[in-house]
Amino acid sequence: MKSNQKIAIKSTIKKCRSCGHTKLVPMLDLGVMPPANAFLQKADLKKPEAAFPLRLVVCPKCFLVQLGDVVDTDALFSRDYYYLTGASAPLVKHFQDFGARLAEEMELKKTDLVVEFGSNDGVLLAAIMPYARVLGVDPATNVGKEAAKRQVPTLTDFFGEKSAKTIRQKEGAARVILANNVFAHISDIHNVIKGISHLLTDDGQFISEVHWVGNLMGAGGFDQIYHEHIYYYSAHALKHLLEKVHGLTLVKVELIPMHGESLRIYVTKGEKGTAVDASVADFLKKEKTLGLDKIDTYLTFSKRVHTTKEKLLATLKDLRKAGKRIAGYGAPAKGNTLLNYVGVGPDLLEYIIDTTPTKQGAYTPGMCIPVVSPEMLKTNPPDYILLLSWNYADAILAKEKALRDQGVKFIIPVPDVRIV
Ligand code: DWN
Repeated sequence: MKSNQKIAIKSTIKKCRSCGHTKLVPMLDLGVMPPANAFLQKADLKKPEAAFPLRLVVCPKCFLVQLGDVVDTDALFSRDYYYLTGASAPLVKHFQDFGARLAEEMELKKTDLVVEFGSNDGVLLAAIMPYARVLGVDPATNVGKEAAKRQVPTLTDFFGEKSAKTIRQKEGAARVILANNVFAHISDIHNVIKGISHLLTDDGQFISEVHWVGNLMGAGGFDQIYHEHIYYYSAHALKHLLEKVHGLTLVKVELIPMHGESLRIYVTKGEKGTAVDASVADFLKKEKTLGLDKIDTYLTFSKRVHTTKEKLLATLKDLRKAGKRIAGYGAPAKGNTLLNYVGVGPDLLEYIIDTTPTKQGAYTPGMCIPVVSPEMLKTNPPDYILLLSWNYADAILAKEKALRDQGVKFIIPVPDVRIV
């Protein structure tokens, strides 16, 4: 961690952000670290760096896992946002396939409006544009410009009741509202859900992909915990939030292999019980068998995280002691949680490669490891590569076959350290 870090103490939350229950249970403490997407430029390296506590608590009433401290999310998102969906080929394909499927399943018409909040660089809406009217909503200015290159219009704002009213006045009601990897990122989730209810047509659907807490505590990894992710959802917690608190109806749940494993949820304004797919009851049953409706399940997670930390640090230090050179592959947000929590700095990782132009030439928050172009793997290959973007392991290991044939080994860090 940088010695001159400025630690901003934020207020701890007093009640569950979803159901208001006041007895929250501490679940995991990852210490204090900077926001995961707050990459640094060279000029920033000497300046103090904002850092915040990163702790999880769980509500014993609705089982919503959430950050134990309030972090100013406006500061996290409204400036230029380093993350671009288009930088990850597997993610682009995922959204292009989903866009075509959505148009077919919803029988979208050209007059229909599809709104996506957290629309980033417009990859998904560009896939839907041939079938319906589209509008992105994203507070970061730079990503809106990227979306414009795909002819996707973006309202540069946070989504909520106010912006939903503006959109409905100007464009009419939305047949579909999308939110992928953003429904976990919004502190005032109630304001967002009120905005969804206001903007959606009566026969419309809200469809959202969110990382699944079952993956976080199971085959995934603790590194998906960072300040942008305020909520870590189960279907149980989502059902409580959407139905009990807001009177909407969860009509379908899919488990998809993105970011480890994520839930894709389908929500309508319909009366309870209207056309609810069997997948909802089936998935709630699956979560019950995993114990996600029991508080004890959440309390064993921290022990596993600590074991992973110790093992990964020992593996990297032993390799360096043996004179091996190690680099990082991918500079994902999750990678910065891992680097900062485990304590992996430039002494262990020489550099990190990443396909995102906005990240190349920058330094990782907290550990200040240089992020460079993938070209570096050709000009200056390491002996080992720590796969920080492990959620794309299959695609990356296939793409880097030549490197592996030269003898370069990949270290996959979570859920348990393994070398391939
Ligand atoms: O919720 C969020 C998740 C879903 O997406 C956001 N808050 C931010 C972001 O998190 P992330 O940065 O962990 O997402 P990714 O998609 O796992 O990031 C992958 C990173 O790896 C990108 O920076 C691109 C890079 N990459 C690469 O360098 N070579 C990716 C692939 C596939 C590659 O071949």
